[in-house]
Amino acid sequence: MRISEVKIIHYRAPLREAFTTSFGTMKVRDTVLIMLGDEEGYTGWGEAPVDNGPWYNPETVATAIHVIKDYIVPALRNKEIRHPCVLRGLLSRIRGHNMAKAGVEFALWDLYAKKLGKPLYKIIGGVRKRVEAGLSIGVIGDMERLLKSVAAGLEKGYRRIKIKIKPGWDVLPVKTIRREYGDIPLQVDANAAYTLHDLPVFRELDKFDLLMIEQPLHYDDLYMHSILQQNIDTPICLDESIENIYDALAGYKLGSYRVINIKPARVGGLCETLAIHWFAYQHNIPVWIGGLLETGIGRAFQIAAATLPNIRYPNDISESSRFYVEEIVEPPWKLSSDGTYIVPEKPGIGVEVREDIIIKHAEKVLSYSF
Ligand code: OSB
Ligand code: MG
Repeated sequence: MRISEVKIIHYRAPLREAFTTSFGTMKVRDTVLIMLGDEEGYTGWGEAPVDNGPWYNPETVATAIHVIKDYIVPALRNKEIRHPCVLRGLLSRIRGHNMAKAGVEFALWDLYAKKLGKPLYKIIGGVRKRVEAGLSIGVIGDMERLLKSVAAGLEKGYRRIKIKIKPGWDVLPVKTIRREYGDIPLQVDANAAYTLHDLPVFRELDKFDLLMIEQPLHYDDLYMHSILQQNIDTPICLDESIENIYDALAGYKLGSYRVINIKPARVGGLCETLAIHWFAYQHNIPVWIGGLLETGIGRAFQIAAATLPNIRYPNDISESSRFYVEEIVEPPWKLSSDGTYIVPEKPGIGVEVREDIIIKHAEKVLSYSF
């Protein structure tokens, strides 16, 4: 592939429902979409699912656009790229900025798969025709409303429920859900809101047979998590702390986790996703695919990643209609009544990107041809 056309788009869409985590509330989705075109006229789309501020990780819309425009695009110019993972070498001088790198790498994967005329999931070694979805429910703070959301999620068929927790909103919602809905597959996500001083909270949570506790401690930490894991039975799942294969290896050696939530964008793309996935497979560590309220474009890469063999829990992939009034892919992602998505068999990401809708909500479009 020789890239001859690039579009970098700041896409901004209101969310149907606000999403609250221990680090903030998102009401509008600001994200960066990337289109790459090659000399033969093929195109590919990607998404860097950053936020409008450095809340989940250090990246923002502005940093992603800056890094893509000023460092990544120049590195692609006049290069014959034989495989999407070649990008890692081309970008090896750029430290960090995993989501910016992932957005561009995703677009290369879509383009590459389209040129080969094959669905993306097959090219990365995926083995599933359907992938399981779990529902992630934000910090709601009102028990009635929380229970209604859980009921609605179960009704839709989601295969497990995850609730966001933060200090002061943890044991009680879990206890209430267990009381009302019994033995459903349930897990919690703290988004790094606790410290080891909160061990008593985790000991309480330990009584509720949760599938896992996601990212309880600091977003950069591996050591404290290893201490916590020694003191509780519920498996710790790391999200924010795992940015690459080195973190996965160090955390494994330390005993910091028993499950990994791989977000393809957080780790810099599908190539690193594959590295972590196969590392975990070798060490018999279950993984699943996490989400960042991606638009339909980002969801396509989550779905492809979720077809890999070592995905052993439901993935955070909610339906398009949960958050978005207008979806930018056709057909939109729709859950089957059994709580799975059918993996598209068409070439590339397998869904059509609606540029007409993207343009309506585009704050900024940068276009380059060379
Ligand atoms: O930690 O998993 C997380 C959403 C925004 C920021 C962080 C997280 C989440 C989710 C994903 O829980 C929800 C989804 O994309 O369906
Ligand atoms: Mg998480």
